[in-house]
Parts: sequence; C-alpha cells; structure tokens
Amino acid sequence: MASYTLIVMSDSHGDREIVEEIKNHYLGKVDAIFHNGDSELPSSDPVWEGIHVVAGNCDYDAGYPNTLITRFPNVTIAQTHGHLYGINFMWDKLDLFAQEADADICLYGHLHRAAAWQNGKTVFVNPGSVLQPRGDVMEKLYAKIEVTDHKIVVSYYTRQHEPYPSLSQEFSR
Ligand SMILES: [Mn+2]
Repeated sequence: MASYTLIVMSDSHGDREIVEEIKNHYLGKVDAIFHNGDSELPSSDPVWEGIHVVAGNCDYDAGYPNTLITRFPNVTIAQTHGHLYGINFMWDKLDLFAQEADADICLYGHLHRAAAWQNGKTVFVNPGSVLQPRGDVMEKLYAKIEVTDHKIVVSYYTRQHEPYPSLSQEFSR
C-alpha cells in the first residue's frame, strides 16, 4: 500500500523564520512540503530548496509559478494560491482547475482560513495562515495530509508543532 505524508503551509507574509522552521522540522521525514503563496520572499531564496511553492497576490517576484501539479504514483496534487480563481466569490474556477489536473488533492491559500472539504474525488485543503489567521479560528496554523490508497486525513498544527485536533478531518478516496 502506497502512503504519503505532505506538509502544507501558506500566507507567511514576510515571516521567513517560520517557513525555515517548518521546513527544518519536516524535510527528509515527509514526502513533500508545500507553500501556497504570499510568502513575500524572493523566489531565489534558498529556503525554497525542498519546498513546492506558488505565487500569491502579494508575491511580486516573477520567479514563482501560478500553479504547480505534483504527481506521485498514486496521488496527484494541484496547487495554487487561489486569487486567480476568484475564490473570494466562488469555487467553480478552483473546481475546474482541480478537475483539469485530475487532482486527488487541491491545495490553496489566500483566505487565511483553515479549511478542508471534498468535492467529487478532490479533497481541497487550505492550511490557514502561519502568520495572520482570519475568521473563526484565530490560530496560526499549517496542515499535515496523510494519504493512503483509501483515505486522505487532514490535520492541523500550530507554529509550535502542537496538534490542533478540532479541525482534523478524514475523507474516503
Ligand atoms: Mn495572503
């Protein structure tokens, strides 16, 4: 049985230390680390070695891609910040992006709100913001996704790597 562990952060807005801290905590121990944009760091920053990162609306460095598709033998991950897909107003465009990539998991950010849900086969995950949370959950969070052949489990962690269990969810695939 193939299984993968993914770490996802987003919207660090200039806080380089937390990006480096999360990377150092997990690099080599998980299958991939993602940053969903609005880092406000140069795309040439060496912190990005080992991190899949996309452009956010506050990233003016042209070196970041708007989207990234990461494929493992048994799981496809589509990643984008979300502002280019109008996610403040609707989910249709992000849905289409995920469908076109045939994504099992769609990673986004932008809203600074931790969220995970499934539409069709795709599990959509916003890890929240590691710096500026908004909405009902005012905790600075990142996400861990554990993928097996039949399940996708999404859980959230604080900047101190403490679990934040009330937001955990499990999806069938
Ligand atoms: Mn942002």
